Amino acid sequence: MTLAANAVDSLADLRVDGARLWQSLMDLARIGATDKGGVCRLALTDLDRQGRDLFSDWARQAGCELRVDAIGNIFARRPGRNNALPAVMTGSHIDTQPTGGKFDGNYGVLAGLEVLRTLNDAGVQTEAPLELVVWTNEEGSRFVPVMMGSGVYAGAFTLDHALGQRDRDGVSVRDALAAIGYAGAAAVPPLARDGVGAYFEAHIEQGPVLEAADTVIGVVTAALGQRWYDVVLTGVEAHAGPTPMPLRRDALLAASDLVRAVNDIALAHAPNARGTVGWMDVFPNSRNVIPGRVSLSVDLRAADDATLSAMDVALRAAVDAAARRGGVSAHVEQVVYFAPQPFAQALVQAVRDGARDLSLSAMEVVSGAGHDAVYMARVAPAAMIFVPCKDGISHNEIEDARPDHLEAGCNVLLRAMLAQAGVAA
Ligand code: HGY
Ligand code: MN
Ligand code: MN
Repeated sequence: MTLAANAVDSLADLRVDGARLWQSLMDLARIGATDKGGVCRLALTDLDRQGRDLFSDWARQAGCELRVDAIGNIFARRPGRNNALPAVMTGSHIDTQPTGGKFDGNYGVLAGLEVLRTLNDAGVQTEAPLELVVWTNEEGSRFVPVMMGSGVYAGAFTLDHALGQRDRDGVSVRDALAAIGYAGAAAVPPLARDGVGAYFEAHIEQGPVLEAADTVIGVVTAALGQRWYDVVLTGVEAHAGPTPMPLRRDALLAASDLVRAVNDIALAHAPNARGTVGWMDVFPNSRNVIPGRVSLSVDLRAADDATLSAMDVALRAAVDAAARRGGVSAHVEQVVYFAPQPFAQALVQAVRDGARDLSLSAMEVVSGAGHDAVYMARVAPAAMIFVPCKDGISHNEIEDARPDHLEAGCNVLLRAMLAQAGVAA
């Protein structure tokens, strides 16, 4: 059904249903709910399957055509009047951190669904088709690389590389995807991605900037670049008693030097650089054994690629120094790299316009977090919409956001998508 010409103007008054958006977020959050009010729904687990199934039911109820590609990305398509036009796409992820929250990723997926539901309720047919995507394994917690589904889609790495990655129990992405029944048949690009005209992603900021500025909408202009590493330090297990201090080859002592060095490298490139050791495995992890091997992760981020390269050089030097000092050997493998990513000016402007038209406070921000929009920006104009989260906390079970802010961001998403897709006359 298309709207009569005079009804098109009334779209300026079209608003999403914030209560329905909030309820969908709470319903999805029940899958993997933790005692502290967060969500643990790791990529490609049965909980991820349950979340995917729920989303797919909702998308079908909204009249979408669904397809799943070979890395498990789910595409829910809402036909437009002219389906030869490139689609206007939105989406995010529903996999979470082990101690994740209700909103990271889930908000972007369900804000997109709310846009489709709102257009359905209003009987609006867009000129171009719309597509809502759930990207596989955005978090990179169980499997690296991070942003895996969008990375394969955008050609950042091959499907085979992704399918071959293993978690710490040795389970491959290929097997985990098959086990949950989401190894899809749909072609992974380049066949599919030519059909994308624009990509928007709504997300909580996951930092303190918007809340501190008492601002509702983050107009995201770019995202930090990232380099992730797996580092293994190998010394010699020995008895904690008879082994004199000078004779030890203590891998954990060397690792402690390296943890401090990662922090110092980020501080040396302040204010935008970041350095984090988030994961460490100590072997044999016994009270009275000098650790013989320590495996750890390193996450480096910067606003420009030259700084990120300088941090890479500094990290490798710090690993060598820690190894020499500790009398241990070291192995460094880079497992993630993407350069800082600016977003498309025209779409950033559409986000700015949406906030203005809705009389919402807005400010430009750079994303410290990586998002699927970073890879989508390689194959289509892309932009993001941020809303505040409580105390700027995310990747934490206490992650929280205000319903009115989530609704506001979703209304900006609605307007930005309509501006790009057009409305059938
Ligand atoms: O690590 C990140 O920036 C995102 O949460 N994957
Ligand atoms: Mn996220
Ligand atoms: Mn995250």
